Amino acid sequence: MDRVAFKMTLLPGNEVEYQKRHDEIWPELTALLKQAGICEYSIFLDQETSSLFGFLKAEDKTQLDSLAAQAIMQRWWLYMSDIMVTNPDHSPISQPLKEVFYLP
Ligand code: RM4
Repeated sequence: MDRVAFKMTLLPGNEVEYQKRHDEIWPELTALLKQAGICEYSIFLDQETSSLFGFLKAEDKTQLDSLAAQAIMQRWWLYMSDIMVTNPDHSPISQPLKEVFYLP
């Protein structure tokens, strides 16, 4: 199992909306994420800086690369792009984080 952590950024003032959209996440998106081998996925918000910290477990992290080409993923990123810091293709700017400690 691979563990993957990354940082994204919420546009300040959108905390409630970000929570609401994830509470109502599209079933077809969760199905897609699971198909890509993700078995646990959390996003935490740092309320002081609007940083979002994502952490997921995946069967094989290289499988995650295929998500960007999927229509549902692209639709979700477009939908989220008004409240997140994004790339020109609407995907969130995402910085990988290095694991420095793990207690199994
Ligand atoms: C996030 C962001 C990520 C996506 C999750 C479900 O806000 O769009 O890329 O994996 O939602």
